[in-house]
Amino acid sequence: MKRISNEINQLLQRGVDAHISLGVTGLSRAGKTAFITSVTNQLLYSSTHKAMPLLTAQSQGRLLGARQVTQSNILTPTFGYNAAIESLSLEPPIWPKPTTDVGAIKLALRYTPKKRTKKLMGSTATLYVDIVDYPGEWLLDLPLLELSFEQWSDSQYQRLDDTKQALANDWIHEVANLDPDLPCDDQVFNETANTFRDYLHQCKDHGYHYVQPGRFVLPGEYAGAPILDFFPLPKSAFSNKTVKKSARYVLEQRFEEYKKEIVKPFFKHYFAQFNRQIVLVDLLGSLNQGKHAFVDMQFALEQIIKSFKFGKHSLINRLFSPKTDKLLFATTKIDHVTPEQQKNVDKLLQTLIAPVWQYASFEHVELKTMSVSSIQATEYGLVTDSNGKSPALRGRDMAYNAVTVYPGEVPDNLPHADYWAKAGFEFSPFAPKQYSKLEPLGHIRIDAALEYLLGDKLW
Ligand SMILES: Nc1nc2c(ncn2[C@@H]2O[C@H](COP(=O)(O)OP(=O)(O)O)[C@@H](O)[C@H]2O)c(=O)[nH]1
Ligand SMILES: [Mg+2]
Repeated sequence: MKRISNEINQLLQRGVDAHISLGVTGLSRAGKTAFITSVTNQLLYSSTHKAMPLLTAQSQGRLLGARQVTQSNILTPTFGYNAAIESLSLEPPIWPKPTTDVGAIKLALRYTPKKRTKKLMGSTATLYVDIVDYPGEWLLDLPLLELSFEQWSDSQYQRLDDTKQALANDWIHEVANLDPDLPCDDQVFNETANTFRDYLHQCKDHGYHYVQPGRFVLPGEYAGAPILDFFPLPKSAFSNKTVKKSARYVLEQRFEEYKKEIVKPFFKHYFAQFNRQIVLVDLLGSLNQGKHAFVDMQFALEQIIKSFKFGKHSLINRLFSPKTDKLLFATTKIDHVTPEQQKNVDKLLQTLIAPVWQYASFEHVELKTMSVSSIQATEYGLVTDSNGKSPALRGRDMAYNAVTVYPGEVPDNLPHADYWAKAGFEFSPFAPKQYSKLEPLGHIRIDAALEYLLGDKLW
C-alpha cells in the first residue's frame, strides 16, 4: 500500500505523462536515417495500421496513436522526416539523403495504460519520446580524453597498415618538412592540416571506420573552423621541451581545445542524457567490403562498446553520469539476406560483441542484440533451379532493374582466410520500393526493437 501511494504521489506531482530520450547511433551508412524514418513512420501510422505486432502495446490494442511535436532541445536541427518520406515517394524512389550531423525528432505516443497506478490517473496517457540521431564516429573520440597530444600522435603512426601507409604518404611527407620547435607559417600549417584531413577522408572511402578525430570526417557545425586544424607529429618531434609559439605548441593547444570544446560537450549534452540507446551496425556491408574493412569495423565497434562502459570507475562516469539503462546493438539491412541466413547474422554480431561486453564492467545497463530492416527493399521467395527449390530475394538494383538473387551465406563466426578468399557473400545495394503513403513502410523487426527500447514505458 505504501509503495502504491508513493507512486501515486509521484504521478500527481508530474502527471501521468512520461518522457524518454532515445539515442540512435552507428557509423556512417549504418542506417540511422532509415531507422528513424521507419520508426517515426510506423508510430505515426499506429492509429490506423497494425504493422507492429511485436510491440505489446499495439498487439494489446492499447497504442492509440502518435504525432510529431517540437523536440526538447530546440538548438538541435530537426530530423528531416518529411524530406525522407518525400524521397521514398518519388518515382522512381530514392533513399533519403545522408545526414552528417546530429538531428532530433520528438513523438508523443498516446496509449491506454495497464498499470494500476496510471489507470487511476486517467484512461489515457502520453509517452514523449525524443529520438536523437548522432554519428557513431563521434563516440570514437572518447579515448582522446585520456591521451596527451604526444600519445595521440604516436597512436596515429602506430595504426598505419599497408593500405593506410600508402594513403598517408602526403601528410607524413609534409609533416617531416616542418620544424616542430619553430613557429609555423599559417599557410603551411593550414595546408598540412588539410592534407591530414584529406587522408582521414580517404581512409573512410577505403572502408576504414576507426578514424580519429571523428569530427575531422563528420564535422557537423564545425566544418571549416580552425579547431579542426591540427595533425599528429612523429616521435622525433617530441625530444625537446615545448617551445612557446612553436608549431608543436600550437598543435598541443588545438588538441586540448578539441577535447574541451568538442568532445566533452558532446558527451555531456547528448550522450549522457539518453535513457535508451541503439547502435546500428552494417555488418553485411563490412563483410562485403573485405577483410580490412571488417577487421577495422570490429575494432571501431569495440571502441564504441567501451564508451558504454558505465562502471563506477569508467572515464565517462567520472566526467558525467549517464542515464542509459538499456542498450540495443542491431544489424541493419537484414532484408539483404535470405531468412535462413538471419540466425548466422545474429550469431556473428554476438560473437563480435560478447567478448568486449563481458570484459568491461557494465553496471545497470541491459544489453540485447538483434537484426532488423528499417525499410524493406526486397521480397523473399523460392526459385526453382537444378538443385530443386532454393531461397532467393527479389528486388530492384540501383538502376531499378528487377533482379532475383541469392546473396550467399553469411558466416556464423569470425570469418577465416578461406572465407575472404572465396568471397561467399555478395551484398549489392537495392533501390527502395515505391512508397505510397497509404500504409506504413515495410520493415523487419522494427517493432521488436521498439518493444525492447520503449515497450516497458507503455504499460
Ligand atoms: N535494403 C536496405 N537498405 C537499407 C536499409 N537501411 C538503410 N539502407 C541502405 O543504407 C544506406 C545508408 O543508410 P542511412 O540510413 O542513410 O545511413 P546513416 O548514414 O547511418 O544515416 C541507405 O541509403 C540505403 O541504401 C534497409 O532497411 N534495407
Ligand atoms: Mg543519416
